[in-house]
Amino acid sequence: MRPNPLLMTTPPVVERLHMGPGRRIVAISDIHGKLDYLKGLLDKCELKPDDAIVLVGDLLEKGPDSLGTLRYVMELSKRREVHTVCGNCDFWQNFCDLPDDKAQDAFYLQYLVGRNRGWGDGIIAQMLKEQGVEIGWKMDLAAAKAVVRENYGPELDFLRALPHIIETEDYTFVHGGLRPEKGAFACMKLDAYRTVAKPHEKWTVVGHWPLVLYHEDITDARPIVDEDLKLISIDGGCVLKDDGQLNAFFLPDMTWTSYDGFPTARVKTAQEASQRHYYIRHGDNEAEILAEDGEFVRCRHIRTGYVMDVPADFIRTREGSRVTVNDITDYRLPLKAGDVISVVRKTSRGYMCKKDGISGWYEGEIEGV
Ligand SMILES: [Mn+2]
Repeated sequence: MRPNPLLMTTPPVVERLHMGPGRRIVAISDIHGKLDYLKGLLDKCELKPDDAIVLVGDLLEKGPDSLGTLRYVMELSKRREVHTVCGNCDFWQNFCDLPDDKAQDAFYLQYLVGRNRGWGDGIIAQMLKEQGVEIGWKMDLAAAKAVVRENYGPELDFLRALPHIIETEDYTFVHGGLRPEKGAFACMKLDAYRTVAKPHEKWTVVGHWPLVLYHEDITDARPIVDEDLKLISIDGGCVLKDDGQLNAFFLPDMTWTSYDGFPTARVKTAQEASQRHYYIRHGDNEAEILAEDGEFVRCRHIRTGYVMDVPADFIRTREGSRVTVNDITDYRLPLKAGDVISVVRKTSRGYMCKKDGISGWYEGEIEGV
């Protein structure tokens, strides 16, 4: 989302909450419009009436159902204690609230027509389509804003009311990281916060940066609890990564669960972890094609020289033999007979799968759970 000139300079809104000692808090971040994952995850959480839920930003955008997710969270907030932090994908009230501005409108038009750079319809597009407004380069943006303003008052009010930071007696929740002196936007969009953060006085829970990006040679979406920094990172890469997951982190227990929607199966035979493996990821995914067999393409990762076979449809862009590759690992998971895995894809060379938040491959046979 385009940095908002107002948010660049305005200080973050801080909401202070009294939670009471020992209260169970369920923290979830980066749902990104993936309502089925949110529902699946909440089912797994086995919520008790007294539990509080804190959504740590990025409810919206990139996934399939931003409007449905927003409505679900609004409805859930009426039934039980839910607190939501604003993420860098959430402040769409500005579509209606910002003064008319040519550059800003050009951004909104690009966002609507370009379907958020190819991610798919975002919340404003979903609202407009629900109202039968046609989206195109020649659309009347002022009229579209009026339609949203008239028909989505409660939704806009909900977004307007979101704080950027939630403080309880024991914890801080912020989407990107704590940089209050730099303004609201800096707190929402602080990339790779764990690599720049200073130790916190209170345990601080953040989302925003997919956990897999903190690892070099393994695709690991498990929450990271950094004792030195008192920092808990929980973005499982839901929607952003094909095999991403939605994590729920439980306080004060410091335990977690996750949901990913893939079918599960039991492995029939044990296998050892690979000794050498790599994770090609977004931002560092340039490769050169060495060979192709239809289903798989043998690539050499340009920066590291690592050679990996990837499914042919993981090639994103191609110019001659130079390609970019969708996130992928060749890690062979360590498994015991009877272990339960999530099956992401079946190939002629085994299963692309996940076990406890870690992605990899299994070469043996499976049976249903
Ligand atoms: Mn996000």
